[in-house]
Amino acid sequence: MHTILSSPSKTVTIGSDQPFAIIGERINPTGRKIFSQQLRNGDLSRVEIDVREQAEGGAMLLDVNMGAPLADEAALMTRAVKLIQSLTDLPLVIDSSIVEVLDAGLAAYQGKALVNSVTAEDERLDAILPLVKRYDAAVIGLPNDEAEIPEEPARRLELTRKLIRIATEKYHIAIEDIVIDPLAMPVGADTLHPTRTLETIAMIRDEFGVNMTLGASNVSFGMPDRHTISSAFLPIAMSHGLTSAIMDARTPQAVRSVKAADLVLGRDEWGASWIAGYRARQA
Ligand code: THG
Repeated sequence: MHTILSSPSKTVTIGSDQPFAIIGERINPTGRKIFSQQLRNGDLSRVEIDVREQAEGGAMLLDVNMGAPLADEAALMTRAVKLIQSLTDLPLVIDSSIVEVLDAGLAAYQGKALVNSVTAEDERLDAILPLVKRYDAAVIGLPNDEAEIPEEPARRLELTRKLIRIATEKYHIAIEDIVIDPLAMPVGADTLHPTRTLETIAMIRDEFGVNMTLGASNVSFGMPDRHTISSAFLPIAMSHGLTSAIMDARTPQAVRSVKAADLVLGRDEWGASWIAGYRARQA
């Protein structure tokens, strides 16, 4: 199962036989006061820094979220997509909870984008999936609905089934273009949250074999020494079937754990990438 995303000059393939796809999370004002204020003022200078830092850290795709309170998010998304594509050839993940913002981002984007995200709510599916189809994009599906963010892995699997059925049968979206987010929640809120996420990943892999992604920082939220938690969680999640994560690519500890997991899971032929990465750091 290959999810193929592209910019005009680069193609990135997500799949269980591929290196784990690192999606840089930083082009996002959530929790960042200064960046939020800059975006409200129409100032995108911080985006240039975040693009460079995520790309240098090893991001293979970039998540773009312009959700600053009281800002014109659609106009910012249009400008951000154009700016980022002038700075990097990494394919983009268009991240917003607002349909019009997703539409604006997709209209501005050159290539095949990943839409982040659609839930299993009927109204959201019927608003977002036509856009995904129209722009020939791929989409991240979240297995929660109007009633709940389910705890039970079996319930998340049921909502994944619904998402995949509606996307493929009603909207004729290829199953390869659906990436499921099994829902990562803070270990600090409940130490069984990561266990539920891991079980969900394994169940989705076994039933559908689709690609999956999640917000890796969610897991360590509120705990000290967050990078070590990410560095443990990500390789375990990879061995359960996770093929991608939205994460901070500036964190070498987490990025190198992912690369080591690629190596020991047989996704780095001859260890060529591992050795090349080591040599590049020595140089
Ligand atoms: N699933 C999907 N998409 C997502 C998420 C997910 N998109 C958004 C988010 N979760 C992933 N992106 C981020 C971006 C930033 C942070 C966390 C996740 C973050 N920000 C700092 C903080 O809150 O401490 C801000 C402060 C700072 O670092 O300056 O951590 O789960 N599909």
